[in-house]
Amino acid sequence: MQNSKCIKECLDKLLSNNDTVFIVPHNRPDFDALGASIGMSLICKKNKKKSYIVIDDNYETLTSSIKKMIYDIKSDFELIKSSEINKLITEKSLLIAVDVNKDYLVSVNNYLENFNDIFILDHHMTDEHTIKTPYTFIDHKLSSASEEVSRLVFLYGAKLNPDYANYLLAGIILDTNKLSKNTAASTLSVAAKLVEKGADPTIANNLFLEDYEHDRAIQRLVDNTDFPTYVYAIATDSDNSVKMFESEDIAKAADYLLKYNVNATFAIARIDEDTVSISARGKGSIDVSKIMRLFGGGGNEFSAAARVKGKSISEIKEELNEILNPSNYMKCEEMEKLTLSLNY
Ligand SMILES: [Mn+2]
Repeated sequence: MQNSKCIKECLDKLLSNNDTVFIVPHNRPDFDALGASIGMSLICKKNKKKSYIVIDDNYETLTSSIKKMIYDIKSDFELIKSSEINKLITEKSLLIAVDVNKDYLVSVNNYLENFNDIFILDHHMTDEHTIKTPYTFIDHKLSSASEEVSRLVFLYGAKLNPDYANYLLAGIILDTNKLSKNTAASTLSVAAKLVEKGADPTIANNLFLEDYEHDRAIQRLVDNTDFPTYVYAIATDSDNSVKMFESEDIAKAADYLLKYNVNATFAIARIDEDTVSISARGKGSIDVSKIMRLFGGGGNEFSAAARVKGKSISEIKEELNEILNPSNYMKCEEMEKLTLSLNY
């Protein structure tokens, strides 16, 4: 775990070197990316720096809960499109990327060279597309960007109201699947402190209430889940289905399945005529990013995904089963134990 005080020291320097801050979450932001953006914006306010949050997505295309959050925060924070950067940027502008580190995942991709300094705070894996800057704080063991940003908010003594505290808590809840995975003592103590500052776990959880149609899509996958061994679960839509899923719903089906006694979960469905999307979630003992990389995707050990063209859902499922067959990676004694648990 990176020391929050070191991160703050670096941020202190960057904030004093710059007068304007642009904060960017990943495209199609989720609660973690938005919660972290809000937290960073509060830190800028505390340091009397002008700040903007850059989101290019058409709000109407975002999930209903994210759309609602954006409309709720609009009056308190300056949300802009990347096309407005040129007229707002100064000689001394800092870019802060939260919950993201790759250039193709940010709206400001075409403006990176215009910034005086770039600061990255994230918990995703890096690769050759990671934005190049010396001020990079990436810890893939960290539960969420919101956890680290919350600690910084506390260190800076930035003012949190109950709504903002709820958004940061929602970010942590999202990325830890309701504090059931990737949750360290430090995660829980940040959550506790957010509650002290006025966050209400019931309200934070209620932010996730989704539309009936989304729930049906998620349940449709969950209903069609195989547990080939107690090691993993695979949820699929059928090959001859004409339903096109939203990636978020496929991811949520994989998240949902984590509540069962398996180490990794996969959800597979079609997102357009020729693309099948796979979402993978793990609890730590199976690094799902390694498996998704075999399908041309990526992510981190707990959360990964891939998009596959030119293959049917059942072909992908079969390949996954082949890869995940315990005899491919387990020692004999472990296999015996597994067989015992299966009989039981
Ligand atoms: Mn995140």
